[in-house]
Amino acid sequence: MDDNDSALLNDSGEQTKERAIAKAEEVVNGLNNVVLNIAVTGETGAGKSSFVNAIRGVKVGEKGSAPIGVTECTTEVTMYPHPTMPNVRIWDLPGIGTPRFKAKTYLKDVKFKNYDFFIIVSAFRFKENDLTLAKEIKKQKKNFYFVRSKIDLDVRNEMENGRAEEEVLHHIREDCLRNLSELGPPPIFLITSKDLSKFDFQKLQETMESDLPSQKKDVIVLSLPVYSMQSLEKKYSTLKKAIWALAVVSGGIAVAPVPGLSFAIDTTMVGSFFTNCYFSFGLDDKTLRKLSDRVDKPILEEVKKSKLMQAIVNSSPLTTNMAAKLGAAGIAEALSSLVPIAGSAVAAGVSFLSTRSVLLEGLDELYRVAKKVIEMAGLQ
Ligand SMILES: Nc1nc2c(ncn2[C@@H]2O[C@H](COP(=O)(O)OP(=O)(O)O)[C@@H](O)[C@H]2O)c(=O)[nH]1
Ligand SMILES: [Mg+2]
Repeated sequence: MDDNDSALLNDSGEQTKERAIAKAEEVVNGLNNVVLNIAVTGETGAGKSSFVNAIRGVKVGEKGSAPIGVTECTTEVTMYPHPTMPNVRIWDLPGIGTPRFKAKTYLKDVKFKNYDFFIIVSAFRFKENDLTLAKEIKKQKKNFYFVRSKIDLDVRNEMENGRAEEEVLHHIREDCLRNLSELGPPPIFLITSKDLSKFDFQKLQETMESDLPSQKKDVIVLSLPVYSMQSLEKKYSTLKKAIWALAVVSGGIAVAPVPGLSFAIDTTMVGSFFTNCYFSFGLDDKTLRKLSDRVDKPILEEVKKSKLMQAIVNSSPLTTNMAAKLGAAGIAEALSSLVPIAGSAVAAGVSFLSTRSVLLEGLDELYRVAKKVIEMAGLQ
């Protein structure tokens, strides 16, 4: 067994090369194709649409965003695909007990079977309807999370009355728990859709993750916007964990000759992997500009310095659809200049190891840039 094979078995945790290759295909397919359906429900005005936009990293009024403060829209079930991961779908559901959706038949009417879990949003106390819904969801053996929204407003108002933030949060939490006491200790999260780095969003993410099977867990980590250093680190380790599999699947197929790389690699596949990383890390212009605006700092100028990022941007047409196949020659060229490790692996004539090095180098490069952005933005 050569270095190549033993690294493969080690990375995959499998006993044979055949099993490792099969597992690699499963991992890669999973990341691209595992579907996640998230239902967001609650009364009109609760902040559902705002929350849907926030978790998709989409700004109010932006193309494809959920309309805010529009009553009519909540009489229908509306699906909002994630802007860069179409396999993640967020459903804006009308509140339970609206004329079209009676409490009794609600779950059936909204086709509850389609959803992986439910987020029940309320801007005030949770009401009878929320409780009824949660009980029904529980009966159907699905997960639900209560989001108490618009916490930024409560904090601001109460602080004007001389209360400390901690005290306000504690009070709201107690109040929600009392409303929902029938459910045992219910999963309640205090959220502002204006800023996911605040209050309980991190905790909500962790709870959703812990309830999901592993492939869906990875998908949700990659799809949520980068709102903190920790959320970025999670994305990085999720992508890194998949690299061995991608190296297996993308190695050994010479789709296009790559200048500077003397081994075979599927550049289209590698290109779309880096494009996925790029969007998942929030490095695209649109996302950076939004972050720049929010924190009032000129971030865009700085990050343009990454060679790989330039290549990703230039390998047009750069659509925001992750499934899009790229003309990745530019990306491969950029890679060949940042692969000192791959150089030695190539010399040894190994394919798995060299492909893995290229992927790791590229991922690390984008991660470095993304970390810099987070630091510059002053996020923790
Ligand atoms: N300050 C603040 N306002 C919010 C928040 N979430 C929603 N809103 C506002 O509340 C109103 C209703 O929100 P919307 O998302 O349309 O609620 P929906 O009817 O449940 O979809 C809009 O004016 C939003 O701007 C929040 O977290 N903070
Ligand atoms: Mg709405």
